[in-house]
Amino acid sequence: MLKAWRLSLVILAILFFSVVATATEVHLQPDFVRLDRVTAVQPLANGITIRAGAAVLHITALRDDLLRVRVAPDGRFPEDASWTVLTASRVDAVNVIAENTNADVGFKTAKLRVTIHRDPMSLRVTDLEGRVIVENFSPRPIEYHEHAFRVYLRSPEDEHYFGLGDKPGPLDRRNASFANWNTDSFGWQESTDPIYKSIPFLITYRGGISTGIFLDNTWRTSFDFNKEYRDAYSFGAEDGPLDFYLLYGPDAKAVLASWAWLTGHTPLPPLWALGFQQSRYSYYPESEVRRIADRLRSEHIPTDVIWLDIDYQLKNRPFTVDPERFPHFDQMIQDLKAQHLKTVLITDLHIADLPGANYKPYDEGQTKDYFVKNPDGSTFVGTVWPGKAVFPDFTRQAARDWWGTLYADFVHKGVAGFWNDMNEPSVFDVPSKTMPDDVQHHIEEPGFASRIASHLEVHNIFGMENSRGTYEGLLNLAPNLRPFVMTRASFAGGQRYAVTWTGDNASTWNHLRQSIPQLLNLGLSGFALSGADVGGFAGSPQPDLLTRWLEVGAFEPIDRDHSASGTHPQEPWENGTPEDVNLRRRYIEERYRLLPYLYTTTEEMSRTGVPMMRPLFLEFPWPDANGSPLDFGAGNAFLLGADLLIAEAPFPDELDDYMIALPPVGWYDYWTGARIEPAKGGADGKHPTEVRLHRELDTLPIFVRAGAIIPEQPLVQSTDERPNGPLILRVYPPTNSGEKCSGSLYLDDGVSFAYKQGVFFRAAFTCQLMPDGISVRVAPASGSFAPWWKQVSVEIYGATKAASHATVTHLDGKGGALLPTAFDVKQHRITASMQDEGKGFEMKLMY
Ligand code: MIG
Repeated sequence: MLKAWRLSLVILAILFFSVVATATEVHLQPDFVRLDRVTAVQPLANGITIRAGAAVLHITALRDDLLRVRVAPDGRFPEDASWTVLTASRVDAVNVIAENTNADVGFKTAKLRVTIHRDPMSLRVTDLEGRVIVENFSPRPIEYHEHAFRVYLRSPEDEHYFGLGDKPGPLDRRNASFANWNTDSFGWQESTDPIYKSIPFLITYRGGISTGIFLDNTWRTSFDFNKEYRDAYSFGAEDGPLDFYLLYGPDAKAVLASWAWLTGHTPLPPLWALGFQQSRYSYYPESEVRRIADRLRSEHIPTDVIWLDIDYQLKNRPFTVDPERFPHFDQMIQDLKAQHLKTVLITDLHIADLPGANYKPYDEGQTKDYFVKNPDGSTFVGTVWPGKAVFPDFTRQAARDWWGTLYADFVHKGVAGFWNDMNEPSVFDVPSKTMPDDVQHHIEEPGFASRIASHLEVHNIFGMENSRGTYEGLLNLAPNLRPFVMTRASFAGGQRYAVTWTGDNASTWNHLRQSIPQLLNLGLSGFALSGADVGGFAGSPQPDLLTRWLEVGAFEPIDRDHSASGTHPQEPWENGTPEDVNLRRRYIEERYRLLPYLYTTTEEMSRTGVPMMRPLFLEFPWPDANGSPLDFGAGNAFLLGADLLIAEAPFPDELDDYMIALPPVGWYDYWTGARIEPAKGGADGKHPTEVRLHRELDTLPIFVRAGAIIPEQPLVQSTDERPNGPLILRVYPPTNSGEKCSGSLYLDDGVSFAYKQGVFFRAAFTCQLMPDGISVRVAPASGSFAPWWKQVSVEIYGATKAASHATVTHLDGKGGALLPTAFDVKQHRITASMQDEGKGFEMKLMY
C-alpha cells in the first residue's frame, strides 16, 4: 500500500515538474521575484513542494525536529552538495502527514507543524503546542533581486538571537546587522564587521524555546536583526543557493546537539590543548625560545605549549626553518619536550612564489598544478609575508592531500600542533585585502560536480578547507595521535578540523570585555574550543589588565597568552609587581587543578555538541517570573561546563559594584566554599538570587551550582606530569533532599585514539542528603584506562560544623570502615579520605 502511494506521488511529481520546466524555459532569470502566492502544491512523503509562479520551494523533514527549505526562483535547483552538512545527515528523511485547507497547505511531523498560507504566501513553523518557531514577515516573505535573495521572518519583541561565530558585539545579536566575508581584520573593534569567520548559523531564543537557522550558502551572506524592520529579521546572500535548515530545540542545548548531528562534532583534542599556552609574535632566535621555556619552569607557571610564530621561518617561507636563528631546531624541539613543553608551529597557506629555488612546497605544487588560477589560466600571485606567493587550491581533495604531506618533516621532528593563520585568505597591498573576485578555484570533490568556481563562491570556505587539509594530513601522518590545528578563518562545520581564536584583538579593557560574548557565540555556532589572545594582541596591557585577563582566561576553553611584535612582553611574569605574578600563577594553577573537570567537560562537548563555555540560558533556559530570560542582564557571566559560574564584571574597568542574578537552583562561593543565602523569595525555584559583587583584583567571582560534584587533581606543572596524590571530589550539597546531585569524570591517555577502543576511565558520582548527613556514592568506573590515584578525598562544602563521624563501604565488597574527617571553618569544608582506585564506594557522613 505504502509503496503504491509513494509511486503515485513520484508520478505526480514528475508531471508537476514537467509543467514547471516548460513554463520556465521561455523565461530568463527575472530581475525581481517575490514568492507572494502559492500557485501549485505537491505533497511529498517527507515534506512538500510548493510552486509560487515560476519559483519552486521544497520543504522536507530530515528528522521530526529538523527541516530543510530549498528555493529555486526559476524552478531549477542547483546541485545538492554541501561543504558543511554531513552527507549522511543531509539524505536523512522522515515521513510526514500532509495537511490541507482552503487557506493553508502544509504538513506535520511528530514535533513540528509547517503551514504555508496560500495567498499571500507565508511560511510558518510551529511546535505541536502551536508556539511559533519561525514565520515569514508579511508582506515580504522571500524575494529575489536577480541572483540575490532575502528571507524575512517576523521578530517578536521578546525574541533574542545568538550565534554567527566570532562576530564582535553583545551576546544578543538583536538590533544589529552582519555580513559574512572572511576578512583579515587587524585592529578590529566592537563594531567591526565582518571579521575572520563566516558562520551563517543563528539560534533564536524566546521564552525558553530555541530554534537554529542555518543558511547553507558559501557566498557573501548577510543577516539583519531588527534594523531594516523593527519587527523582522532577515537573511540572504548575493548569489548561490537559497537552502536553509531549521533546527528545533525545544531548548538551545538540543539545538546545539542537532547542529553537531548536522555538521559534525568538535573532535576530542589532546589533553595538553587544555593546558596554559605561551605565545608571541615571535619568539626568536632559538636562545629566546629556550629562555622563555626556562623562565616558565623557574617561575613555576604551569604550562603545556610554546608557540612559534612566523619568525622561525626562513624569509617567512612556510615549511622552512631559518638555520641562523634556529641552528639546533630539532634539538630544541626535543629539549622543550624534555621540559614537558609541546611546540606548536605556524604554517601559513601562502607558498612563496620561488621557481627554480629548490623550495619544495612551490616546486611540488607547481608540478602538480595545485595552485589557484587567474581567469586566463596563469597562476594567481599575491603578496603576503613571503613576498610574492601562490595559494593551494584547497577545494580540490588532491591539493589538500598534498598540502597535508608538507607536514611530514615537522611531525617527524616531534612538533605537536600547527597553526593556520592568514587563511581568509589575506593578501597584502590590494584594497580588497584578499584574492580578486574572478580568481578561479577548482571544485574537485567527492559529492560535488567537478567544475570551476569563482572566488566569490569559495572565499568563505577557503580557510576551512585549508585547516581541513592540515587536519587530515596530520591524521594521515600520525594515525594514532589526535591532531591539534588552530585556524583563523573558517566556515560553518569547520569545528571538525580545527580550534580557533578571535584573531588580532587588543590589550584594552574593552577587548577583555568583548572576549566573553565572542567566545560564547563561537560556542553557540559549533566552535566550542576557542580562545582570545590572553592579554590582548595589539598594544601592551597595563599590569591590572594582564592580571585580570590571565584570571578570566584560566576559565576559557583555550588559554593562550599571545602578543604582537613590538609590544611590551606579556608573559605572566612581565609587566607587574611580584603580587601580580603570584595572582596570575594562582589562577593558572587553579586551571590545572580543575583539569579533571575541564577534560570531562571537553569530552562531553565532543560527544554532545554542547560547548564548554556556556551562556546562562543554555543551562537555565526558562524565563524568570517577570518573563525575562535570566542572563541577558548578567553582563559577562558565563558557565564553564554545567556547574561553574564565572562572574566577571560587565565592564571590567569599572570599579563599581555589580549585580549578578544567580539562577534559582542554589549556589556556593567557589573560593570560600560558603553557601550563598538566597535573597528573600529567592528560594522558590523561580526567582533568581541577586548578589552584589565587588571585583577585587585577587578574586574573580566564581560560583558553584548546588548539587554539583566537581573532580579536581593535585597541582602539576604540565599535563605530562602524573598527578601525585588523591582524586579530589568537591561535593556541593543540593538545597533540598531529592534534588539532583551528581558529577562525572572522564579520563584517558590524553593523546591517542585508544579511547575509541575502550581505553578510558568514566565514573559517575552522586550524593544524597540524609536527615543528619550526606551520602556520596562513586559508581564503579567503566573503561579500561587505569587512573593515577590510589586515594579519593571527598570534600563536602557549605559545612558550618565538624562531622560527628563518617563511614565508607567499598563496592567491590570490602566491608565498611570508620573514616577520620577534618573540618576547615574558613573553607566551609569537611574532608574525608579513603583508599579507592576507581572501584567505587559509598561514603556516609553524619553531622
Ligand atoms: O599579519 O603571524 O592574527 O596572531 O601573530 C599578521 C603573525 C600575521 C596575524 C595573527 C597573529 C600572528 C601574526 N599574524
